[in-house]
Formats: sequence, structure tokens, C-alpha cells
Amino acid sequence: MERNVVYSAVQPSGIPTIGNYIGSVRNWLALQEEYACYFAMANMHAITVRHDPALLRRRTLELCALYIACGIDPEKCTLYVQSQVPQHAELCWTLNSVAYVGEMERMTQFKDKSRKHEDNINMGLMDYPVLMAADILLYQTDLVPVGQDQTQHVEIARDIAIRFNNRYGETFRVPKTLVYKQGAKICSLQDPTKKMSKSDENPNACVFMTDDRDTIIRKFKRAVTDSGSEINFSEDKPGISNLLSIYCAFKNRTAEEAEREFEGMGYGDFKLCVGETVADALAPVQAEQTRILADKEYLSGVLARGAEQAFRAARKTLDKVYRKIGFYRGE
Ligand code: AQP
Repeated sequence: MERNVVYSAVQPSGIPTIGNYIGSVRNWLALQEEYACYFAMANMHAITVRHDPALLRRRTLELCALYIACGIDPEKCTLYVQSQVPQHAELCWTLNSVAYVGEMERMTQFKDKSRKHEDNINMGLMDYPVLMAADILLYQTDLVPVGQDQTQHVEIARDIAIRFNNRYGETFRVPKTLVYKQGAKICSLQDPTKKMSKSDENPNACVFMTDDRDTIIRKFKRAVTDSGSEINFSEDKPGISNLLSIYCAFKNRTAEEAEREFEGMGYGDFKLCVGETVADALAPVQAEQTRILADKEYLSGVLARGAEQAFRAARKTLDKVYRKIGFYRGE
């Protein structure tokens, strides 16, 4: 029987944070056992803000090594670099004629990034959701696991798929968003009303997957907390709730279990405990990432195989799209 398809990606736009890990990669581990999974290093998305080319190349490999170190198994899923599969750009161009400027202008990420990069509001930044729709639709995806911040983009991918199917006949499977209740939005340690982002200018705001133990513990000790002294999930305690979410994700605890564990503890000890938990969990992942990165031959083999598998699946969809849309394909 054919398995349902899962698609997800992370941009190599910086060092991944524990937000990227908790909101996405961590959830992929179970999915790869059951679904046909495509996991990408979304480097084409990463050039929509100013970047250093040499660093982008390095970050792409580091991200791949990190995926594998976290438990993503290239034997069970298709792990590949987006730019190595040209159909992403080709389908994006085709879908550009189905997507409307007005809907792109309304996207929260576009508005946020336009504010942040006032001197570089480029077409790629605006087109980001169309490229993401192409990423997803190319593989006839059923499920797209993402953090809260990306749900709007999956909605647009669905709208584009439905619009294309209505206009040109059944072509794309319409994907569903998969957002996990726990950890869908990990927030900044310095401003818990804002999501944790790898491109945050304040390095104390996020914990990077490669931070060493002392750095991790220092960042948690400095994390902004709320008034009061109780440690519980509450809307008026965004700082404490965020730290609890991080703890639950790394320790595999439910909200109630975590609240019970910390009953009566002071904020200082609580923050130290969360920091130590994260540091303990990341240490083996970091060691494994370093080991994999050093094995260049293995890594390039994984990526060559991944690109080939992704290419084959993507070509099938793009052929269908070109046929439906009326592109001349030779006699
Ligand atoms: N803070 C977060 N909490 C939960 N999930 C998150 N994700 C990102 N931040 C959090 C999820 O991680 C996946 C990969 O994201 P991405 O790298 O493609 O882009 P992003 O969402 O824009 O992440 P960043 O860290 O904020 O990157 P920059 O700073 O480069 O824009 C997605 O599933 C996302 O939901």
C-alpha cells in the first residue's frame, strides 16, 4: 500500500534554535516511521534575506548533520537540499500565475520581515509562500508538520492547490497542516511574547542547538520571568509558561506532571533546572553532529541519494502540471 506523504523543511538561515527543534524536527522522528517523508534544507528560502554565500553553504551541511544527529534516518526518509531539485523553482514560477499579490502582501511573515529588512524588501521575500507551496505540492503531500508561525503559509499552499485544481483539473493533493499542541510556539527568552527565531539579533533571546553547556545555563538563568512565584502554565505568565513548555518538550512531560514537579520551587532554581535539562539533552546530539560533519563522504552520499529520490518524485508532478497548463513538451 502507498504510504501518505509528509513534507517539512528548515531554512539554513542561521544556527537552528531549540524552537526549530521542538516545533519541527523533534516531531519528524515518529512521522518517518509511518509516512513517506521528504525533509529539506530550504536554502532557496534562505536567500530572501541578505546572506553570506560561504556561510549558507556551510550551514546547509551543518543542518543536514543536525537532522541526522537528532535521529532523522536517511534510510527511512528523503533528506535533500532544495536547490538540488530544480522543479521547486519551476513549479514556483508556474504557481506565481495562480497566486495573487494581495494575498502575499497580507502574510504575517512578509510584513514582519519587511519591517526588519526595510532596505531589502525583495521579490523573493514576497514570493516565499509561493515557493513554499511549490515545495509542498511537488510531492503530493498529505501532511505538513510545522510550528505555529508557518500555519498561514500552509493555508496559502492549500488555497493555491484548490485554485489550480479548479482551473486546470485535478492535479495536486490538498495538504493538511499538522501542528502539535505542545511546543508549537517556543518564545524568546528575553521577550516571551515573541517567538524564538534563529535570526534574532539578541543572542540571549534564543538557545542555539550548538550552544555549549555553560552558555545554555547562562541564557536560562537570564531568561525573563513574570511576577508572582508560582510555576504554572498561565496566560498571564508567558515567561514561566514558555520555560515549562521547553522543559516538557525535552523531558517528555505533560503540563500537569511538570507543574507538579516544580511545586514550591523558586524561579531561580527552576530556571537552572530547565537549563540543565536542555544542556543534558543537547550534549549527545552535538557530539553526534560533529562526528557526522567530519564524515564528508557519508554526508555527500546521503545528499546525492536524497536529491535523486526527490528529483524523481518532483518530476512526476511537474510533468503533470506542465501537461495541464498547456506547455509544449515536444511531439
Ligand atoms: N519558535 C518556534 N517555536 C516552534 N516552532 C518553530 N519553528 C521556527 N521557530 C519556532 C518551526 O521550525 C520550522 C523551520 O522554520 P524555518 O527555519 O523554515 O523558518 P522560520 O519559521 O522563519 O524559523 P526562524 O527560526 O524564525 O528562522 P528565521 O529567523 O531565519 O526566519 C518551521 O516548521 C517553523 O514553524
